[in-house]
Amino acid sequence: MKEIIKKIKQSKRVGIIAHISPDPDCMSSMTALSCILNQMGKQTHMFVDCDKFRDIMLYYELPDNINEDINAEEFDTLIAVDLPQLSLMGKYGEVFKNHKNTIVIDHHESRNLEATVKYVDATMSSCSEIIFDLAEKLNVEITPRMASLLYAGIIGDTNCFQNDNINEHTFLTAAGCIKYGADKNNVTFIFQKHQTYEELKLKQLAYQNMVIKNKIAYCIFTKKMFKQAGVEECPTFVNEMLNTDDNVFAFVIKQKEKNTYTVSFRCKEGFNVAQIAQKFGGGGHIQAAGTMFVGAPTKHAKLIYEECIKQLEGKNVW
Ligand SMILES: [Mn+2]
Repeated sequence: MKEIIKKIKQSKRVGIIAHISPDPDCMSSMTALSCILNQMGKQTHMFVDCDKFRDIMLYYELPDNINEDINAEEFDTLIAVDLPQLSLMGKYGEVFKNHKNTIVIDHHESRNLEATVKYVDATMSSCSEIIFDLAEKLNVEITPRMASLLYAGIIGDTNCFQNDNINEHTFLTAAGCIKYGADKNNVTFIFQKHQTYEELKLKQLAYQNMVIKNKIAYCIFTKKMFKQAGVEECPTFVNEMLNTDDNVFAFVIKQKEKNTYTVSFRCKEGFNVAQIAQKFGGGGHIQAAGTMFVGAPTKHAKLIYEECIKQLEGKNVW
């Protein structure tokens, strides 16, 4: 961490980049890091390649220019948070790749993302945990707002302390957030408990289309379903399928454009969806991963299903 601290101290104008399809951890890491740098007297600009944010993102009170193009010359330093892969930067990937002074702060096993300095700790449940440590090491004041942001990031990536990625450090950091005034009940409601009527309606449609076979559950969400329900997100659905009885794998395929789809994978302990995601050009964590593809969703669902079967057979869990 010494190296990134040195780099951060030398910087003056910093662009901070989060990933496409932003989740609470990358948003929290980005916004809290921006607060830290501002306190140190540095100018920051946040960048996310996303046109339409989920309602939950209102919490971040984002500036309007979050989606604008980067003028690389304006920044002496670019920092990517919660980002294991250049393609996940969306339109900012090229600029990041060509910039002379770049930093990566992440908790994924990094793949193919080059930077001048990297700080990657895969024992951390969330990038927000790393940002918390960074704030303490830089001796900046962790305000209640920053504490709430980081608490939200931890809740997001641990599914409110339910995922297997949690450890002693996760709880110590969460305790630190509470110590510094995190608005924990409100954050837990917004990021964990709350759902909209539209999400509930989308779930109703998803239940009708869901396939459960051989401990593998999946569902294809089409644009038509989104239109019918009035919402395009149902982030808890994949976990719900996984947590049903003895299911071992769950994945949801979501239509993004006419022929473009994203996939979110989950699996129970002892299995590895990162491996499966990688076979389809994606990546992620052992128990939660993702990818995207262009083509027919039913065909891809079948191919993914077959990869799950291979893992099941390898483990002899029938
Ligand atoms: Mn993360």
